[in-house]
Amino acid sequence: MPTMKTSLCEETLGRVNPSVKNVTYDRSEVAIGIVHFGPGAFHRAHQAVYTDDLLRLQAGDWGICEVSINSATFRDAVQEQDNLYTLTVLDQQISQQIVGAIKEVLVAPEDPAAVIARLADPQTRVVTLTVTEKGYCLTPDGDLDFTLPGIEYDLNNPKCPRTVIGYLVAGLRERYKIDLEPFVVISCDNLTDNGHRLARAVRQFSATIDSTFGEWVMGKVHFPCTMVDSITPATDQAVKESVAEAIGVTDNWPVQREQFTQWVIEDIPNVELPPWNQVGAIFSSDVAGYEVSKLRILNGMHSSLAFTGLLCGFKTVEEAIKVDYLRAYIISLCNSEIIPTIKPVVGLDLEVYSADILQRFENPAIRHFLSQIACDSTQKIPFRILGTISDNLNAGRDCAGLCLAIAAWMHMIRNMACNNRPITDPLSERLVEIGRTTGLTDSEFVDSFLAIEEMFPRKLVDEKLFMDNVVRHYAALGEDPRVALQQG
Ligand code: CS2
Repeated sequence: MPTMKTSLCEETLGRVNPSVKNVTYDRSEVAIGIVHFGPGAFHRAHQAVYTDDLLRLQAGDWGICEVSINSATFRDAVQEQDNLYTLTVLDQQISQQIVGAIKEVLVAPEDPAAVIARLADPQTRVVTLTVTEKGYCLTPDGDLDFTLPGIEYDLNNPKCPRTVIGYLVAGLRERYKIDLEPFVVISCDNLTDNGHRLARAVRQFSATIDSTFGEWVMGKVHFPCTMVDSITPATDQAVKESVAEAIGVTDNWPVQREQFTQWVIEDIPNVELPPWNQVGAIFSSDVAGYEVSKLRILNGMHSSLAFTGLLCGFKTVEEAIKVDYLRAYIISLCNSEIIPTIKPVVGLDLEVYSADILQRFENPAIRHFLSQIACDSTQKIPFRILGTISDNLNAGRDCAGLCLAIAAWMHMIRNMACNNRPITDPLSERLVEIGRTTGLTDSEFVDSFLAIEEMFPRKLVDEKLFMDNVVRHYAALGEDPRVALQQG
């Protein structure tokens, strides 16, 4: 007698609780039209859900092939589930959706040729990315970093790349060779001008290997910019258990998210995209306004709250934002130092927008760990905080609050390094080395961190007001972070 399956898969879909938004379309009828690099929680709770909703409207050919550049973890977790997984929305209302949009998961190092073949397949018309800032292989000036080992390797081994840039170019080149129209490449990462930055990296790589091919890429490949937004904490055991109870079968890797979700995609004339605008995405010619507002307000406040909240001993966003002196600091930061740097955006009232974000931070149904937000900060801070500081300095406006956040980050890194707590960051070795240095004055410690050229532009470091503010706050936070925050 075969044992009855108890985990989510095609066979058990019929047993999923009726209250759950179950798969309603025939997945066997759906062809793969999208390749996505980086099947992390955010992508699975955001773009993949928009695509799932689209397939519910019209089971067209917008199925997704997920590509993991490094790890087999996700593939191993969902392959027994026929690549099905659950989105659980935790907010004033709690709901679950079974997502069926993923048709295939490839682990790039296991079979690079399969990834390139999928990219070269005429059925593939869109490639999306959530590979975090470091996946773009850029220098601080926004050029492709040809000194990176992965880029050097890919230039010499085009058939088995190690970077996303190498894969994109390999796939485009196969299409170029057979005169097949290219796919559209859509960055869904938290970078300003994400599409333009990605375009620059791909174009510079392409031109280096073959100038004629490089001209084809320049002339025919589109890289729309986007703004993506939904608070999506990492999945933990508590989420897995609550999902199993809610849907009636187990799920190896559900994802959690708040109710709010937004996706603004640059509307490029005559460029065919999945009609995501039919399921809530916004196609707009002014993505930049949405993007800078979200990155500087939401992500800038997130990172500032993470560094200061951790320093004051708090663990989650909803815990920290309720503390009076942290809330006052974040609100003042937003109104006095962030919003003034943002040009008016048609249809976006920044006061209302920022007040809504604070409410989202207070969501009691979600435990969003400050430590998760604090990860990869050498890659995040430049886009979320340093640009805002530079704009304030250039305009002669105050930036003390944002400099306090930078000083708090330095203390956080130093505390982690000295207490042997792992620092998740591409520059972790450098950060540990600085953090564990002994015998330095406050000013010397600040200098050591600011010397990280991949993170702090020299032009900013040369600004006396920036340096003085960071040193002043670094010293005050070292005395008592609570007092320093209340004094501002
Ligand atoms: C967060 C973001 O972890 C982080 O860095 O600031 O993931 C944030 O939750 C999203 O950008 C919200 O859209």
